[in-house]
Amino acid sequence: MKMTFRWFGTGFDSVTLEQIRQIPGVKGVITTVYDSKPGETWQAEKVRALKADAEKNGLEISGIESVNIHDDIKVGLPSRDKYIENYIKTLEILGKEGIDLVCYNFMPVFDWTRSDLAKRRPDGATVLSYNQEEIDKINPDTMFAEMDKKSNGFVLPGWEPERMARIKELFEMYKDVDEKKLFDNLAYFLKAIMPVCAKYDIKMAIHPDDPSWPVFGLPRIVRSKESILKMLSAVDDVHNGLTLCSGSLGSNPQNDIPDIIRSVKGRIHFAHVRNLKHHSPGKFEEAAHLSSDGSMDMYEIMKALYDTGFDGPIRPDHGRAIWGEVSMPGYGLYDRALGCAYLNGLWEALSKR
Ligand code: DNO
Repeated sequence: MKMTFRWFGTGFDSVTLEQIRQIPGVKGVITTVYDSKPGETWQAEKVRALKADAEKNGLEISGIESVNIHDDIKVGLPSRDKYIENYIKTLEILGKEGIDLVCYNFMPVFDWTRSDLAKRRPDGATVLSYNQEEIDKINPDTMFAEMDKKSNGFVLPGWEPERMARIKELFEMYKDVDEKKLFDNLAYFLKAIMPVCAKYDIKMAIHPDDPSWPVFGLPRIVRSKESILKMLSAVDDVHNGLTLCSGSLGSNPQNDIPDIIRSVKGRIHFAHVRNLKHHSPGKFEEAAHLSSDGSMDMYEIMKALYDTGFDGPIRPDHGRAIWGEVSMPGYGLYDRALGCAYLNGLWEALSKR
């Protein structure tokens, strides 16, 4: 595995590359052209600038998270082909720069969903949390307003204000899209981009749905071992792979993460490794990476990755806000750096068994 750190780019992140390079073992960043809009072709100069910034700091770009998918592709509108063409052009630009990993998601309307971005824990740290009962009482508008209040002034990925301003229109677009349609539209998209991925050896790594059940009645198609296997076999090409996100899949305690890792050996191209504390079905909060702080066995997760020969980028995810740090919720320096150190420690111990 290669230890990496998510970085949103200068001007979009409170964490700097100078800080990231000092985290022991971190080789590269996972980044994006943060101000690009879903559906547009990226500018090669912006990609080159990101690369130059990283390299100046002794880091590589280990992958892109995310190249977002235009809703017309997810909904399956006739205009999707134009947006797929643009996506292919973006992949070409990335491929020419030697970037060979792209994380994306196929969630309708929202990316990840939380009911609180700053739930206080007994030690004073704050974390992102989710409570289905609270979500059931509100509508998406209210949820966005609540999240926005606690975003510390940062634009949250997948929760861009201009997108949220169109929320009613977005829900309307998806009203006839059920799981089957969404799945078929994903397969259509993947089949169309596989040739360019093969040409540049770009590994696509879909991010699981977060949380891993339908929210606000919207369909979810990457949320369990069965749905992941179905997605991988629909386009049975190594370039069609998975981002193993322990936190997203782990939102449902029925998901046995080490078993999922073993079942899709060779198709995990990227891993987000983080821990959660479950309270009751549909109610959880995020925890420190350490196994004993949450409900997940991080050793077993790392062991499954190790034993299946995982050699892609891995990153800690969603740190707690600690030591007075103010950052994009989940994306401060301190707790994610602790996460890197812990995951590196587990990996070293695994390698010395
Ligand atoms: C949340 C992230 C997601 C992820 C996207 C990938 O913190 O894991 O926003 O980046 O779903 O497209």
